[in-house]
Amino acid sequence: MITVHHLNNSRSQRVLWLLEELELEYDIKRYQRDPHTMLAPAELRQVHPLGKSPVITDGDVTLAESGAIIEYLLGRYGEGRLIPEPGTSERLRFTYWLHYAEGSTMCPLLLKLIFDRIETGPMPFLARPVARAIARRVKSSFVEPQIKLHLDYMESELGKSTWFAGREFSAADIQVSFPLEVSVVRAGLNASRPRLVAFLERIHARPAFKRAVERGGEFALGA
Ligand SMILES: N[C@@H](CCC(=O)N[C@@H](CS)C(=O)NCC(=O)O)C(=O)O
Repeated sequence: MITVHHLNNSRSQRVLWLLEELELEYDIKRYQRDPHTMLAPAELRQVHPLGKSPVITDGDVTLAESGAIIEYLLGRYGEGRLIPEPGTSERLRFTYWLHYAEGSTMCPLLLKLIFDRIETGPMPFLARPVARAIARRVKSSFVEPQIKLHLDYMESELGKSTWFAGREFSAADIQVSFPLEVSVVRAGLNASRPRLVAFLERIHARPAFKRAVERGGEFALGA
């Protein structure tokens, strides 16, 4: 039996969604973020040394890293679903977006989270003006232009095809969904990028997405 080690409000939502799309049976073992640090509980390190989510266990397999988990589940249980045929241009695009989501977009989004917290979070009185000025400077000179670059790029790519890998919905769309959901709450993704907003509306309407949110529980990335 597949077990998803699921952290609230996290990337493991994507794995639940994929499992629902594939209509596979699975268990969920739940973990709660520390409300102050937002880190996963130490207990998750007993499953995988990094203690991050998602992690799945399946028989004697323990696997972390969302992209690797997606590839594993599709390879073992997918029967060709949600992945384009090998050797096609769609398959290459699938591979590209599967890696791009974590490898490229998440970095500036994480920096945005960190520097937002430095700007608005508690700080010793004397350090506050300097820390805030540095945070604002890093965000305006680097982080926000990088996020804009990525969002503009993804918006233009969806002008070429309905889904990221081509005409068919694929697991690459599941992987890309997370940085887009984060961008709505953290980086001002809104109606000024209509294709990305329409993409999010389409995925939210999928029955498997709704089932995954129901089973996974809380999924509020602004938290
Ligand atoms: N690149 C990894 C990132 C894993 C990751 O950072 N997960 C976050 C949840 S969204 C986490 O576990 N955060 C809690 C912590 O770092 O303690 C993946 O895609 O699986």
